[in-house]
Order: sequence, then C-alpha cells, then structure tokens
Amino acid sequence: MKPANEFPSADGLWTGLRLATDAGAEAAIVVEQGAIRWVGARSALPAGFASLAPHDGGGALVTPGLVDCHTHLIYGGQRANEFAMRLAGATYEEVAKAGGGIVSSVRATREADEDTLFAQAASRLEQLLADGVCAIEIKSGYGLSLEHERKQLRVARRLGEAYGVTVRTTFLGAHALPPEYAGQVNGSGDYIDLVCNQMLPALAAEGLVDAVDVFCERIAFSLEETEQVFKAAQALGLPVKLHAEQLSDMGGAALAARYGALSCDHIEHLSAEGIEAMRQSGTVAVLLPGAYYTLRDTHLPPIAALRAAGVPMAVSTDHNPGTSPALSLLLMVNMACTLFRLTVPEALDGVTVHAARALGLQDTHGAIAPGMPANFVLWNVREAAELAYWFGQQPVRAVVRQGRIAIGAKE
Ligand code: DI6
Ligand code: FE
Repeated sequence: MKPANEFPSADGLWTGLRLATDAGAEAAIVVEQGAIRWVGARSALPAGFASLAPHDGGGALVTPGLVDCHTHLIYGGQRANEFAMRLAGATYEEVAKAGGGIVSSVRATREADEDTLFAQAASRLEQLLADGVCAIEIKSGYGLSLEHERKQLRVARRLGEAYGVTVRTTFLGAHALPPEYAGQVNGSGDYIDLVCNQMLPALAAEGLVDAVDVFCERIAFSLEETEQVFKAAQALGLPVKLHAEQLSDMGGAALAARYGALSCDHIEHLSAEGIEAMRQSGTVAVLLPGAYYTLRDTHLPPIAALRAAGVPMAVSTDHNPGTSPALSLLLMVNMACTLFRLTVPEALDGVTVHAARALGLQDTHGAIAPGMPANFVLWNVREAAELAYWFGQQPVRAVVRQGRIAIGAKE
C-alpha cells in the first residue's frame, strides 16, 4: 500500500458523473485544494472551471464517501469458535457467561502488542475502505485497563494517519467487566470508578478520545453505571453515545438523550419513550443489521416509529469479532433494506449523511457540498438502487478521500 500522502491529488474538474439523487443528467464536481468548490449539472458549470485539470468519471454514479459510524475494529484474535457454539444452540448471553464473548477478545487483545494489533486491524480496514468508506469510528473496549485501552486507541489514531481516512475514536472502557474484577463484592462499581476517575481522564488528556460509549445491558453495565460514565464524559466536554436496548429495554436511550447523545446504537428493543426522547435531543438511531443477522435475532428495531418520528437513521457494520464480523458496509446497506425494510434512499442516507451526524462530522463528511473536504465515491452501477441490490459485489470504480484519489487513480 502507498502511504496516504502519496495518493494523487483529486484537484480539478470531474466530469462524466451522475449524481445518485438525479442519475439522469451529467454532473460535474470541482475540487480545489482538496475541498469541494462546486457541484452541479455539467450544463451549469461556470465557464471559469472548464480549463481545470480533467478527471473523467466515465459515466459513473457518484455518492458522498461512506461513513462507518460504529466499529470495534481493533482486537486480538477472532471468535469463530463461538459462531459454532451459537449454531449448536447457545445464545450470545450463554456464550458470554461461559467465559467466551467479549472477555475472550480482551485476553487476546491484552496479549497482542501495538504493532500486531495495527497490522491485523489494517487488513480489516483495507476491506472496509475498498467499499468506499471515507470516515470510520473505532471504539476501544477490548483492553479494559488504562494500558490496554490506550494501546487500542493509539492504533486507531495510527490507522487514520496511515490510510488518510478520518478516524473518530470512541472510548468504550465500560464494555465488559474485566476478568480481574469478576466475582468481587463491588467489582462492577469499582471498575466503573476506575473508568470514570482514572482511565477516561488520562486518555482524554492524551488526545485519544473523541467520544464516550457504554454497553448498557443486563450482561454489561446498569443504567446508573452508564449515567456515571456520562457524567464523567460531560465533565471533560466529550460527547456520548450508547449501546442501547440491544437485548432488552433498559431505558438507556432516554438516558442518553438527556445527555445530548450523538447516537443510540442497536435499539432493537427501543420503546416509544426512547424514540420521543431521541427525537427531542436530535440523537441519531444507529441500526446494525450485521449483529441482528449474526445473532439470528428476530426482534426488529422499531423502524416505522423512528421514521414517523423523524429520527435520523444511520446504518453501520458494528464490526466486531463476536456479533458482527462484517467487512462490507455495502452489505449492511443491503441488509438494512432486506431485514429492516429501509428504503434504498434511507439506507444510503444511513451510511452517509446520518452516519456523519452520528459522529458529529456533519460539516465535513456525508455530503458533496461546497466547502466540505472532497470525499466521494464513483460506482460502476447504472442506478443507486444497485448499491443495495447486489450483495457481495465490489462496484467501486474510484474513491476520493480527503481530497486525494485513494482508489482508482490512473498509474
Ligand atoms: N455490542 C455488540 O454488538 C458488541 N459489543 C457490544 O457492546 C459485541 C462485542 C463482542 O461480542 O465482542
Ligand atoms: Fe457495538
């Protein structure tokens, strides 16, 4: 792989494009100093731009760069054995209680050094990028100690630099109880104190934390513990998000909304009160069909009610070794339509504009608009619906990421 700073500049005039929103007419995009200067119908291109360095889109459909707004990309090992256990009938909660689950990835992550974690996550990241991803959220949560959470977050930052991709880091120290706290009288309370009073402040001071997340669930942390972490985040001026109502309705979404959460994620068991709270706070609903599929869940998130309330819906891979070993965001677009009945435009907005909002990146990602950094994808398809319709194909023709041609440059 070339270092990102050697990708060729995308500056110039891009023609031969069709916008997903209006595939009939030829469109053009002007990129100047890595940012969108102009976008519109080719026929309306101001004359002054006509002589810029040409880039021929060859009739490709163009969309904003994709945003994968919920991943646990960095971890040691893998958990194919649990897949087999679940096929034989065990539930996710049973696997976790039997010493598998998140804690087994914690063991492998602690054992791996930073360079090993980097190399393993890099090969997964390359697969996501090949689908047109231009910004990605990466959570910690498999270290569960200051030293090992730091290691994960440092790898996340290094990946962003190496690949020239926008990485938002999320501290998920409250993902699971570390094994050394299990069985202690006040293990959970003591660990949450450590998360709030030591781990989070230290990692935030090192510039490693863009947002804070909690796994609020029967098998993880309670509503009260979640609020304690949110207070610690708030005190540091960090935005929060939440793994909410995945396996049961804990009331987590309403709590997160009270803290102005960027997003509530999973939400299969979200209540009407939760939806109303999210609507009021402008919190994005992040749908994770890969986890729903892997767990062979049957409890659908309340899509119709979210739609009726006007809550923005994002779609993400939730890439993780336990419940969603997914390496294609386009496959999640397909699943969001087939499993969750999103419309194609909803699913595409879910991996662009709404996913950007779920990361607080709405001013720089998720749209092709003047003044924004140039992040867009050229696709070898005739119409936007094909991006949801095919699965397992790789229709990317070219990717402009942060103003550079990351994929598809002419040699
Ligand atoms: N929810 C999930 O889907 C992942 N974490 C979480 O809080 C699962 C993580 C794992 O099983 O390793
Ligand atoms: Fe997750």
